[in-house]
Amino acid sequence: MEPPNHPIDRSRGRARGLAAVLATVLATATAVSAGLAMPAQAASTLKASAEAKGRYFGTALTRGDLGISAEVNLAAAQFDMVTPGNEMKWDATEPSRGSFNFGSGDQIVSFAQSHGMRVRGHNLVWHAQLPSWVSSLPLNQVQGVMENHITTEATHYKGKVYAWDVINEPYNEDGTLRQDVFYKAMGADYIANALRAAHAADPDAKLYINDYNIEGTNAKSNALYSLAQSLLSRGVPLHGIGFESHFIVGQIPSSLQANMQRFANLGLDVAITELDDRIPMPADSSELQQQGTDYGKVVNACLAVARCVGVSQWGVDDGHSWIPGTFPGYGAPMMWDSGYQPKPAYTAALNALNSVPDTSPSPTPPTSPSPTPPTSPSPSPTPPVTGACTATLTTVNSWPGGFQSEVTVRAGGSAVNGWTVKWTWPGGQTISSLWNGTQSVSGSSVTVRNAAYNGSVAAGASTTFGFTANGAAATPALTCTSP
Ligand code: 9MR
Repeated sequence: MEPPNHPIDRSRGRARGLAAVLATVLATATAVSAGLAMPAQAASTLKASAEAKGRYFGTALTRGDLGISAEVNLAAAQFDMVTPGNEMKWDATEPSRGSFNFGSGDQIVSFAQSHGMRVRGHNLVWHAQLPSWVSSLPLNQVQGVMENHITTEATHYKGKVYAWDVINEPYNEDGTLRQDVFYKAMGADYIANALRAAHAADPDAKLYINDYNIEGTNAKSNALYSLAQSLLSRGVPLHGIGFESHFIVGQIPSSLQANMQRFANLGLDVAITELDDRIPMPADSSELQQQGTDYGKVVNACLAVARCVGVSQWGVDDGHSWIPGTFPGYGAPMMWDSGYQPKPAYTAALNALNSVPDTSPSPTPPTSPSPTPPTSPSPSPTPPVTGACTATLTTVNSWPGGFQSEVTVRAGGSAVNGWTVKWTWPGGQTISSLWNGTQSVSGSSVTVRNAAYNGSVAAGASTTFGFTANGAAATPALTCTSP
């Protein structure tokens, strides 16, 4: 996932041109109108169908891609959001100190604008594609250089990007932050510093942390969740989480939707930012069908989360994907093959967009960074706020053999400094993962105490912790005490 630069054979598919694209669009329209229980007015492109659901459907394009007419025509027909594949990264934009070059990024922005597409800026701070002059700076110069880079780039693109991946791939797999030059210089505060600098430069852009292998509930996403909650509690301008979603066929995490939902419940937008689904080569037809199932799952997960603003595929067609160059033996990860023909994944994504009931409250993507209250499909009865604190459990998702819950801890008439929530499981449930608190378990009795950063709750205010558990979803009575 941290690939070396890799050559891509851009000669494949060049000759097929516009005719192939038109054939694709026509074939698609036919397939769509012919099939699969679609509503009468189902849209026949990803972007039209996504827009009807208040979302976008995006792609990544490099400057090289812009010279491939079949690819860009297909992109313009199907997508309404563009992420520059490489052109806004640090090595492209500030290759030497103080010397900025936005030419390539500007070309992507111009292409997008002239085709009615928006732009996701990618990215401002990342350990990779980082010039060596930055990684070898004396540590006491890193913050100034980082903030100058962010301010200059975000100011240049002010008003032209919908969102910025301000922080890209900050985590190791175990949930610790990477020890890159930014971390070495500023500790974890580099993230807040970067978000604040980006917000000052472009107050209207949605500011994201973007990472891979955070799509399911795991150590990495749990760490990011805690960080997000901490940043928000400190008023740091974080507006969204990008789930890269570089998947392997048949391996979409079952907790994808629940995991996105828990971030959304913090008041954040969420987005699938770099979707691809690689197949061991050669791909057979059952793998291509499975890939369709996978794409459908991902689109459905986004549609099921009201604050999921859109899905972006990392590229257009199999002939120009980064996958074969980085994962030898794998390929065919896109919705179109290298001849620009739609694959089952395309049909599945389109069907998902056209079939699922609308969960979005409005026809435009949600844009407010203000917190949205958690949805409450099955809350325990709301206790009166009389004592020091109360705790209310909500089941946010359940599946055969497991469930995910969120507990809201609310202070009573006075502020609390430290809280303890206790309950007893009715039917042998066991917690598999818990965040924003520390747990101790004795038989069926569970005690959760505040984490280091969320023990202080103002009078009448609340904080949350959450967990996933094995067993049947349950809503036991909770007690909350404060020392
Ligand atoms: O698609 C990009 C590819 O052309 C570059 O060689 C590569 C170098 O790191 O970066 C690719 O994009 C990455 C993105 O910026 C961040 N997430 C992973 C993507 C695939 O490596």
